Amino acid sequence: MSPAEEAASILKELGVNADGGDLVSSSPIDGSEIGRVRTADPAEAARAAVEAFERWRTVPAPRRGELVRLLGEELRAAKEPLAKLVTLESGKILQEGLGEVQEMIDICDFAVGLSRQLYGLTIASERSNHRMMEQWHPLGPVLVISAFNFPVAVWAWNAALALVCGNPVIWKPSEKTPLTAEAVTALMKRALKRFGDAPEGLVQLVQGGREIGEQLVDDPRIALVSATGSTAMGRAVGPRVAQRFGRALLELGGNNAMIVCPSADLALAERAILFSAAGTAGQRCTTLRRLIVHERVADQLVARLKQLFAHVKVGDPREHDTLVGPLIDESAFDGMKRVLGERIERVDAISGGYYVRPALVEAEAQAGTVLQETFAPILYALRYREFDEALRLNNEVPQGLSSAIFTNDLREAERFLSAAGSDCGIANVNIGPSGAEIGGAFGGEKETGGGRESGSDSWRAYMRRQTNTVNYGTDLPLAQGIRFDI
Ligand code: UN1
Repeated sequence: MSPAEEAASILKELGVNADGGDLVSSSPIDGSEIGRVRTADPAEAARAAVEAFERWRTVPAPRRGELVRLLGEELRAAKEPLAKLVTLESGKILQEGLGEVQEMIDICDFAVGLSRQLYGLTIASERSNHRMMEQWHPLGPVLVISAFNFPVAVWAWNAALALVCGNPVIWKPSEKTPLTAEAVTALMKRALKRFGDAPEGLVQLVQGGREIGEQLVDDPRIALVSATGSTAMGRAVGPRVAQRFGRALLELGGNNAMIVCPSADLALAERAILFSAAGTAGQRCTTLRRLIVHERVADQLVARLKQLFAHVKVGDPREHDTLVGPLIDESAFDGMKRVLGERIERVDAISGGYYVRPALVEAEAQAGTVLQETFAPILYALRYREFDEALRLNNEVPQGLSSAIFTNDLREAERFLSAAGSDCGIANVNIGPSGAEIGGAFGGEKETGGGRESGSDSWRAYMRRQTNTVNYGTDLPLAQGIRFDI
């Protein structure tokens, strides 16, 4: 079946109408049009979200969790068709499409539990007959800006937490993946219907281009802008939100490295490298982009990787033995070509799609394009002699998302995880830098933007903290022992 036919039948199955409007979705599989959607009015969305907030914030959190539980059920039931649509629209292989939907289900489960655990602290007061505590209250409308490479999971990380935290959600998805957003919104609508009395405007989808995104970013009614995408996008969004004293949660580019030490289990490292460098056609923010390998094992490892890269199956992401699907579009291909020049190897898979062979580039020094995030499967290999040098290389890039070390030496592993080790938000031992579980906080430092999404206590970004002091005595002692007698 052609991507267009397949998309049409999935959309029908999921009850989505995507044949009108002027935002066109094309499949990276062959470049063909697979649907059209309508753009929406951002000001109207913000208005409706504020109205929804007034009601949703007083719904008990565990009851709010029920809505997310129902969403999880809808996602479980629709896992396969939704994953197939992710494959058709983003080009990632079906296994990864399924993984992405599983990531949505996992975060729903996490958020349901969280809905009964939005804990504040009690704090010892310095005054007698006083009690201090902090509460976490709903924040307000949350705008989720997501990228094409995780067209559905990133929304779910944000929406599941925002909803249990008492906030309405407006979603501005990538213009490159509007259909998957429509499909998820249709599933959400089903969950809302089963839930019964959720306010209108609680969960909204605003399709459109950059200007529509900017209008939302600038709207003072949006309390939190959670933006996942390139550093360039974050550089545009961050200051605009700061300008109006809004809150921003940025999860931006990565330039993730793996250190391979002499004691490393090389067979394990090879598998981790192949998945994290070539998987998703190099289009994850956690993709492995730099290999920092000890000179004693470098020849062996690089030779083996060259072989693996030369043979990994690049092609139609719907075929079960394909490991590397197409790049998202021509501009991604041009970006890769700018870096590789004539060394770029285009794979003649399906005409209209941009299929490339993952590239392994031995770099003399960490300079030029090695410092940039090129959103394509390019892995730079650098050599090191002293461990300190490896650590320095790991950290000496502008981005700070993910990192990994392969070693069986306890001291090296612990130094990598120490305060003087990796400066990234994610640091792994004997696991590649990509493919994180939702239970941990996800995000990174420096040009990665500093925000944390998903697990651990990331929920706090979606709430406002209030400190309360209560006097249950008959006196009015002042803090710091100040006397102010009348
Ligand atoms: C992204 O690429 O924007 O850790 C997110 C991972 C996935 C999420 C990636 N769980 O690779």
